[in-house]
Amino acid sequence: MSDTPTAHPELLAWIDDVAALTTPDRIVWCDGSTEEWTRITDELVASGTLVRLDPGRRPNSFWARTDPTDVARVEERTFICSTDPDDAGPTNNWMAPDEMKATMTRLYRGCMRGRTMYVVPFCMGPLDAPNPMFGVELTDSPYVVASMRIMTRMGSAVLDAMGAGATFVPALHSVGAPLAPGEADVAWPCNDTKYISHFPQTREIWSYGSGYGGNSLLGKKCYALRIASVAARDEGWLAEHMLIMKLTSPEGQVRYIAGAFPSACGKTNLAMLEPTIAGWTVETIGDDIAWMRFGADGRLWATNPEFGLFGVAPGTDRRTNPNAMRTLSRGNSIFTNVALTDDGDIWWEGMGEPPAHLTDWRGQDWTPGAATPSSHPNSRFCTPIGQCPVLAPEYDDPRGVPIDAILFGGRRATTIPLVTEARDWVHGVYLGATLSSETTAAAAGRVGVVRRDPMAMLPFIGYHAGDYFQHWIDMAKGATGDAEKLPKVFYVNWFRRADDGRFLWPGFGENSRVLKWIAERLDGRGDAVETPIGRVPTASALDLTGLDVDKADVEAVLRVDRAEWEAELPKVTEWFAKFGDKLPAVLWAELDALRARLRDS
Ligand code: GTP
Ligand code: SPV
Ligand code: MN
Repeated sequence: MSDTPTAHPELLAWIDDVAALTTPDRIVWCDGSTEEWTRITDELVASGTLVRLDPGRRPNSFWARTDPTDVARVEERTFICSTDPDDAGPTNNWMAPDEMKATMTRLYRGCMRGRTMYVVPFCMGPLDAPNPMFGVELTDSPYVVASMRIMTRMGSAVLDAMGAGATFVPALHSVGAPLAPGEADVAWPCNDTKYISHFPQTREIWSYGSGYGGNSLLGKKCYALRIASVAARDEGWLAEHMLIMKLTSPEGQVRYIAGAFPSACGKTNLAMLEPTIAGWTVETIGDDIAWMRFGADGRLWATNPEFGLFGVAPGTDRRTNPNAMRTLSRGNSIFTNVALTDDGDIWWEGMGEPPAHLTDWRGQDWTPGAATPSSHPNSRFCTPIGQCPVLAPEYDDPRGVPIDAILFGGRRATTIPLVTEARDWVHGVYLGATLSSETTAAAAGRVGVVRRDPMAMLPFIGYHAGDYFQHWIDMAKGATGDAEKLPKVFYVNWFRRADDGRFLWPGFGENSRVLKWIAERLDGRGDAVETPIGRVPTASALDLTGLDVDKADVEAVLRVDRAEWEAELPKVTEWFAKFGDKLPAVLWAELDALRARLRDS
């Protein structure tokens, strides 16, 4: 390869090897330019993968429909390939690295025939970081290239910054659908056989068979969570499934808050929330991933490694998330598996009244009252974070922001109160380690089943979860030994329901009332009652000014029900037992203390 835009010997050798194995018809180096975006999206429109939306309403925006079998992350097909199975732990699928590489090499052989292999240099986090986190994705999917351009800092500037020697994470992706000479392509090529594999020791990613989201945009879950969590363990930092926001009080006091909620449980919404209480503002820093490192001041500083938003579409509208709607109205977005209107716009469930006719995510005619939703429940918008009207200027600062509070939260119809304050760091780690949530459409499989999802990282921890809990506990030492400088931990649940099934709390912008209480607690104010599970606001401590809500509902959403909590205890015991010797003893002690407090309450 003489006319290559880099002299990086390892990168060039790897590309040669992959090309020899996968035999693409051609290789294209991505420069990240507008011309390249236009060329690739034009090609995707011509091939039928994308449909151009009405440029008047949705400039430079596109509608995509996937194969109906390729709509979400595939956790059953996701593997952590450490040499020792014990390093993957009980929560991950494991295969020996050599065995996985042999299996996938067979699948990769000739898999790009008839296609283009794109070289996508990308950087997770700002390029001007002291230690920029490079990756290169090789993919045969132009949809992935276009999406990576939105989601990451990508192209020539990255390659230039890498020079001839920088370390990078090699990330190989194929949809696994070679074309015979003259064979017509389909709009969404993929393969029934799927592997999303991670080699933590060599920091490599191999993905095969899927073109969707977290399976194929390898900078996101594969790199910034699974591989980065391993680097974070080794180097004393945290790579987490968290939003990052800047909360400013009417007096101008700024608080930075990170929040870990499982997939499709409210991070994007909280990150760009429009407060309903006067004088408070929320600004967005990140909506899905936070990398948190200690600063010289002993505090935890968080950066968002991403450059775009890959958000759940259904439920997003002017009333629930106006800032997402404004972000999307600026164009430059890809909408996947939503519905198309007859006049070239998009629609999904929750976006006001449905039009009289739509083309649904399967490409079928759809009319209101149809038996199935118009949009897949895991349909997504992919849009540049730079278009967010409430983006905090700090989002691009390589130093990040100092985190004052960490929220853990899940989707639980019962038991978990609206908000609980942890007693201290270890108790906070206990709350995160026992976090539970009803499953959502973000992953293939059943929806609505309660499962433990520690720190909202169950599908994303790149090593043994017991070691991960210990790493969290050890963070208390990292902060110059001063645990007081660590963020305060809170546990939230926007999804508690009444007996008749309705949500007890209005959620969305009204969650600003909970944020206000949290900010007051950080100041040493705000009324709280000690309960066996932690500190919960008194009914009068929440600012409910102007909120049309039943007093009884507020009491119900804050309630700590002893019987419900006693029913949790054996489930937590069973969960902790999975980790054997690797479960930190202090977490067993937290469970014992909780049991004793419940008994004495
Ligand atoms: P991932 O991108 O999958 O990691 O999800 P996320 O955590 O960013 O979730 P997101 O904010 O996209 O919300 C998922 C779904 O929950 C959407 O349908 C939202 O409308 C809904 N949702 C978010 N916040 C609230 C809330 O406060 N109350 C209720 N009832 N629903 C909410
Ligand atoms: C999630 O599932 O948590 C997501 C979407 O953020 S995906 O990128 O598909 O993993
Ligand atoms: Mn996510």
